[in-house]
Amino acid sequence: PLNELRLKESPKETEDPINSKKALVAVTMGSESDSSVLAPGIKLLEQLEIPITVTITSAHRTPEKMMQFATEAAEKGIKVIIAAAGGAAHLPGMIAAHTWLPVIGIPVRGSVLDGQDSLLSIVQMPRGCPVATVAINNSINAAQLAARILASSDINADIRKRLKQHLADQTSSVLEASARMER
Ligand code: RP5
Repeated sequence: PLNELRLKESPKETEDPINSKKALVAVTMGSESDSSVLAPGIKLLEQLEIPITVTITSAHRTPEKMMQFATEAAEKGIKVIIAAAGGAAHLPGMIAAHTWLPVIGIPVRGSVLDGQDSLLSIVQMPRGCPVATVAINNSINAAQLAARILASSDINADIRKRLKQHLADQTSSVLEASARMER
């Protein structure tokens, strides 16, 4: 598109500005209006001290930026991509088409159709181009799935430790809630 900015040559690695570490997870969304859906997932990734990047890359409105983002992610050191989109939600699938990295798709609930449109657009990828689809608006599950993928590698033993603690805390909070109401 004529109005789309040509991106400058990108560095080989990207840094998480908060952690000052090489980013492992790239979080992207189709529109700024998706950001509130992503907020809890981003918070969890930060809690688990997983270095991330966060961007807006629209498959429809900034297709060149999206393609560059997806094609360069692996060489920048990204291990997992999380992509959120609503409506005719092509973003996660189009990103998966331009990278070999695992892509996790979050269907965003829009103002119509209750997010069923986004869910089906993302989950119904044709064979050969998988997108791991989480529940509608469930950025927490996307973040936890990304953490599980990273934790499966022995290089990320520190992330594995924090993830296991998080899972244990999750269990404890349910047991504590039950204990408070049991009678
Ligand atoms: C999609 O269209 C975005 O992911 C968003 O969920 C939806 C609506 O976008 P806006 O019109 O709010 O920018 O591309």
